[in-house]
Amino acid sequence: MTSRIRTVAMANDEDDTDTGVAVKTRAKTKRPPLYKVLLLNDDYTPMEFVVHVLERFFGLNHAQAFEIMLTVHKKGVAVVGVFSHEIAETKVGQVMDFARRHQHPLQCTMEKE
Ligand code: TYC
Repeated sequence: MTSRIRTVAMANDEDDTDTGVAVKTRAKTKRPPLYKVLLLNDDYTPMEFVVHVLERFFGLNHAQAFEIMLTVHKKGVAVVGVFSHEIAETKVGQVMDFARRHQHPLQCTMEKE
């Protein structure tokens, strides 16, 4: 938005005497979109490794991490957190990198909420 002031013509403005009233308009503030970070199940990544990932990169305590790991194991996928685009991208990168370095096929993705 450029100007936050607009003038509203008054009833007697028809003769160009410029007696408009300045009226404030609000600048539209759009909240940035949020992204869900998803963890996917597979048949090979050890459960303890997934729990460790959730503790290390998502700040979950052991009980929370274990619970989410079990949800992924049973249902195939779970949301592990919701973040800005940049933070979500960083988390996905960290998880994928860590899994690859340990030669586990664990997959982590993000999608717009
Ligand atoms: N299904 C895996 C196993 O039985 C455990 C697992 C859980 C793997 C969650 C990935 O995101 C995952 N060892």
